[in-house]
Amino acid sequence: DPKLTPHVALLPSAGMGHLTPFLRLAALLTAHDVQVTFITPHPTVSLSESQSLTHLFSSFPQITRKQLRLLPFDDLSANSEDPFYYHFEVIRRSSHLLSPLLTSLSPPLSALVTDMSLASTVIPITDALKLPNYIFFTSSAKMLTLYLSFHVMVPNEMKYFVEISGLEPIPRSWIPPPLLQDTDNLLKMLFHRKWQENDRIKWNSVHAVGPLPPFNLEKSRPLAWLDDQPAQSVLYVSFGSRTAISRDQIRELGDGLVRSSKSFLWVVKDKKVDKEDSSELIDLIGHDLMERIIERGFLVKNWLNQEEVLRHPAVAGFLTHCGWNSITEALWHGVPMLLWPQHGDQKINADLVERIGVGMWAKSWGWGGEAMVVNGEEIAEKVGEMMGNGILRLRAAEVRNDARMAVREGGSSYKRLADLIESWKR
Ligand code: BUP
Repeated sequence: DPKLTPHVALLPSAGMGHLTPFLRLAALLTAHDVQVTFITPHPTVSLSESQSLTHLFSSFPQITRKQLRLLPFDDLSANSEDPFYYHFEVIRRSSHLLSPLLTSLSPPLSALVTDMSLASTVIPITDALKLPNYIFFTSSAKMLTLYLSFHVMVPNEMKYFVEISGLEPIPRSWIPPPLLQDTDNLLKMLFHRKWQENDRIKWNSVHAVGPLPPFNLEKSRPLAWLDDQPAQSVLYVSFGSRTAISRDQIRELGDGLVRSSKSFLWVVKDKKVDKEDSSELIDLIGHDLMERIIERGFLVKNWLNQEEVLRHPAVAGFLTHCGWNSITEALWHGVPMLLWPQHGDQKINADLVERIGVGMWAKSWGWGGEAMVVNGEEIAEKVGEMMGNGILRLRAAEVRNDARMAVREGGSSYKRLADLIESWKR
């Protein structure tokens, strides 16, 4: 009976940054007795996506899995754009498969929850089916405000600042760079194929259901190296699931971490997509640097369980690329951050973290990936400053507490989620 158990389908898009919050939402809704169908666009781009999906379905056998089988498109060159943006476009072009899939589900759906990158694709379909569609915005509320306002702005008029009512002026240099390019690109299309272009599409409510707590509570094997480190001593270093930094920058970063005299756990990536990354650590780092690193550092190629690291008592700080998931996870665990945005929404995110007093942003480092290479000495200095800052640590502990209060029974996030689920029962 839908009045007792609403049935909701979730439709994520490509990349761990987009998939992770959907996995958490699926787990959360299941825990609140919502029947969940999880639609997985297939094939996925990365190995980590397919592994996380396997993990979700084995942990929650009550969640129904449906595949949206993507059609291959020869006219789209996978190399010309970011492979994850390319995937958004492939999903868009396969979207006619969605309507039959949605109508075939039983019992009939109470709602669909769609990733932000697929909003303009899916809204006409759910409108035609008269199916309530919720856009899941997987970044910050500030980024949502920018997203909703950006299409009416004229790039040439944004000389130094972008002015949006209700927000402080945003420096032009913080805007995701593809949005400022003259040429068309997929990210620009997502912003410009505006959600509001169709009169029927109305933004009438925002449900702030975050933070979404991690669902992976089963004990995975802890990293033995981390267990051997003293409490509050280790810097965790990671640039997310789809950012490969240049080899020169890898070497300077390694040099900086050694110079900082802190212990560190570093996820090293050489390619945007994990499947394509076959290089050996020693070739990336070089023998000399590796010898210096071994005394204090532990390196992992491509992937480890970040959630497990951030909750570990040995971890005292996080050098992060400022992906929104990484930030919310660090806040959830009360870990102070050294912020080094690399692309997309990450400068906007870095600013938020700095404002709430849980991180330090070395703005002069620019976007990572720029031709400029930040040298080891500078990195060592900032690492030392962040790791030694007791005020950041205290503030991080407060925010951790606030996040937990919000999701606890009766908390603000808990109540909003409960209201949303109630509305699906009517
Ligand atoms: Br790398 C890595 N282990 O080794 P973000 C990432 N993650 O669990 P991104 C691991 O992937 P976008 C690893 O905990 C987070 O939930 C991490 O999402 C997990 O950054 C997720 O932080 C990564 O949002 O995506 O991947 O750059 O650019 O879309 O934000």
